[in-house]
Amino acid sequence: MRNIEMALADCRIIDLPKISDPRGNLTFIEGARHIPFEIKRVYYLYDVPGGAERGAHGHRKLQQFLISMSGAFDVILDDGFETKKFHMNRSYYGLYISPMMWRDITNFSSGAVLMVLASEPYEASDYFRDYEQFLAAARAIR
Ligand code: T46
Repeated sequence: MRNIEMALADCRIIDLPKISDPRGNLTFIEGARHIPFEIKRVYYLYDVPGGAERGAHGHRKLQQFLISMSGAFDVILDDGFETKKFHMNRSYYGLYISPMMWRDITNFSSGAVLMVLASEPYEASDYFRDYEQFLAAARAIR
């Protein structure tokens, strides 16, 4: 965990290259260049029904990078002290989320696709699903 920042201020938008030409836009991601962790998993959310909310949990170690591949959604991050909202609606930037961050993902537009690059394989024991437990742990490390 050393060298990994875990404050809300470390969660940030990272711009990706955008190559535009008359045929449309192209964005690429080179792991070691654009993403501040080694990518070990990729997953995506799609066909999200209107009004549905995802997330509502935190991670002990996981780092993630969220990109709106289509449409829009909001990500609300909470480090146990303060919250910050990010509106995601472009494919040429992503949101880096450090460990120990509660996240709620809301306001999915119709047809939204959320792609996630993750620093670890799926591990159920990495999750805080209970907000009070998360809060106690998050406040204890700062
Ligand atoms: C996050 C948001 C954006 C797996 O089996 N493998 C996986 O890689 C993932 C992510 C989930 N699952 C299973 C676990 C649950 O049975 O899929 C089911 C739904 O997972 P969850 O409730 O965690 O899904 P979201 O969309 O609420 O949250 C996920 C990530 O867990 C989370 O880290 O930031 O997407």
